[in-house]
Amino acid sequence: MSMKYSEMVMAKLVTSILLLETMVTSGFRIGPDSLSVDYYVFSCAFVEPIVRNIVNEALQNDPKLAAGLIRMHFHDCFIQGCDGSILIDSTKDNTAEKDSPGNLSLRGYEVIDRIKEELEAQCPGVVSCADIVAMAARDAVFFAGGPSYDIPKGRKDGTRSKIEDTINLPFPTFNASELIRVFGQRGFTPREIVALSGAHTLGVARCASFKNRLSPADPTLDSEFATSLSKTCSAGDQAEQPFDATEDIFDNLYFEALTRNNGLLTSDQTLYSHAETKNFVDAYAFNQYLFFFDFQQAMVKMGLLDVKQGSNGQVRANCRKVN
Ligand code: HEM
Ligand SMILES: *[C@@H]1O[C@H](CO)[C@@H](O)[C@H](O)[C@H]1NC(C)=O
Ligand SMILES: CC(=O)N[C@H]1CO[C@H](CO)[C@@H](O)[C@@H]1O
Repeated sequence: MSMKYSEMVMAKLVTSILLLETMVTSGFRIGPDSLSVDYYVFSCAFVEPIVRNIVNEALQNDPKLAAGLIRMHFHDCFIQGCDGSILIDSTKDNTAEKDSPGNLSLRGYEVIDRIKEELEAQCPGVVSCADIVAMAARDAVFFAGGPSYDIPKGRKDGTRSKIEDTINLPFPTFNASELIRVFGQRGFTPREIVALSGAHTLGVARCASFKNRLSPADPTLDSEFATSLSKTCSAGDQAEQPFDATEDIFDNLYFEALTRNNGLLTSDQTLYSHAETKNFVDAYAFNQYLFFFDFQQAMVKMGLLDVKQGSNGQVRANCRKVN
């Protein structure tokens, strides 16, 4: 789909206004500590190209890292807010979020380390790990073929990372009502849940995450697809299955799969069973541009969850440990 220049300018303008609106409705105020798209313009002018180049290089070596980086941002934000807590390593006295079983399959930590190292060399002590995760996820979306968009920056890093907090992540066995309840507690609408779930256009799940649908047989699972999932699972709980036909490409095939009962997790297919979410699945399956548009807005909003500003947080020198 090609757009005229004037349409592109218009779309850019609209997304800028919506970004401002998202920030205002999320309770952000203008001040020295407030988040902004230009937060590092004087303190670390080249932060964006530095992050983008390292993400690009990493994805060229391993396209699967795009999925890892996007999922990392989600897990970071949903537990304790977007504060880089997902990056902290366990110590003798503390088992961190990243060591919880459900979250072990996260990947891309080395990419964040590399970005941090480069940024510490260029502008020491300035760019938070939470912002690095947010920017890396945003750039991963773009390099995988998704939309390009600006995000506000200025998040500070947290100091708490505890395995027990990860109980707050949604389970893959959740039905739409449960998703609407837990995401609703964080201020997300059903439409935003569907848009965010579209991140599953990238990557894979392990058999352990979807075998609940095989026995007893889930009636909302296409029978041919069920056979192929059983085959995957014959290799064990760790065997991987792509969410859609193009696991490294950010497109709308995930939604198209849901319309054919080819969704992978219970929490995916359920979006096509519930009155409040089904129409959005159809709309995104039909119109990829609409999906991209809604996805970027929902990602900006997710990136503002319980953000620490100013002296409420720190800028970690090493993303793996608190200062
Ligand atoms: C709606 C609730 C959600 C549930 C229940 C859920 C659950 C899961 C599960 C179980 C996996 C597979 C883990 C494994 O078996 O290794 C997964 C993978 C993934 N999730 Fe979600 N997720 C949800 C929402 C999101 C959101 C909001 C995002 C990002 C915006 C996201 C991004 C991803 C990505 C990219 C992968 C693939 C990871 C990879 O291949 O490395 N998910 N998710
Ligand atoms: C969704 O799950 C909850 C909790 O297990 C259950 O009470 C509810 O009946 C389910 N809703 C539907 C529509 O299946
Ligand atoms: C989604 C998921 O599997 N979350 C798990 C993360 O780890 C905690 C701690 O072990 C589990 O309780 C969650 O179920």
